[in-house]
Amino acid sequence: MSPISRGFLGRRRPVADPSRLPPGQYLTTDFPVLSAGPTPHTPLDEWTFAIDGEVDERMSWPWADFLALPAEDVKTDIHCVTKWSKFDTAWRGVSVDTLLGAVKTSAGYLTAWSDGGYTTNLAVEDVTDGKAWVAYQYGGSPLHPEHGGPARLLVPHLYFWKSAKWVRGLRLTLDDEPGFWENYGYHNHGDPWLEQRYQGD
Ligand SMILES: Nc1nc2c(c(=O)[nH]1)N[C@H]1C(S)=C(S)[C@@H](COP(=O)(O)O)O[C@H]1N2
Ligand SMILES: [Mo]
Repeated sequence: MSPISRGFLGRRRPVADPSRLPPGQYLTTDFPVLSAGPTPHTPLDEWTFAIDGEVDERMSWPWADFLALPAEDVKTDIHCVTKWSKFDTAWRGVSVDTLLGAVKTSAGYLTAWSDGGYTTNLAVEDVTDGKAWVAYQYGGSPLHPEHGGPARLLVPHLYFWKSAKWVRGLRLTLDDEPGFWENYGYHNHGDPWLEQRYQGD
């Protein structure tokens, strides 16, 4: 028996199901805010979501049209490269499959771009087949601006820096072009189960 009581340890950090916690991560019940710059506040009447780049025809949805797209409720675990993981986060948004279904493309990559200038690069195969959403609700309420509202990318199977807050569009590309953190030495892919934190991992 440990001389330190279970209750004492239990108050420090929640106990995580190890099969859901990637290597090097700890579980938190908080929702930390990590932003590289100030929170943009784009009025909804100026907001659009665009699919462009290597596509047959550019698509763009104003806010009201975006909300009218088929939406899904998603409950998922998220993993930040700074080592916190949060379980069972509840989102509502539009599947990237639905958005990419509106264009014809043979591109293999895309850059998600955001108000404020943030970008992140992803392979198309990492955001299709039910793996990514553009989410506009969290916990049943409109997504808070600090967490990326009005809408953010949600790619929960990769480290959370790939989930661009304040996302405004996906630009399809033939080549894989590193985004903001990827240019600063973060891993190009970012699989938390393989601990792909930094270049060379
Ligand atoms: N536009 C934008 N998106 C972003 C970031 C950012 O700085 N700007 N930070 C990324 C990082 S490093 C993480 S861990 C998550 C944090 O999301 P949260 O603040 O909702 O926890 O957003 C990601 N998306
Ligand atoms: Mo992060």
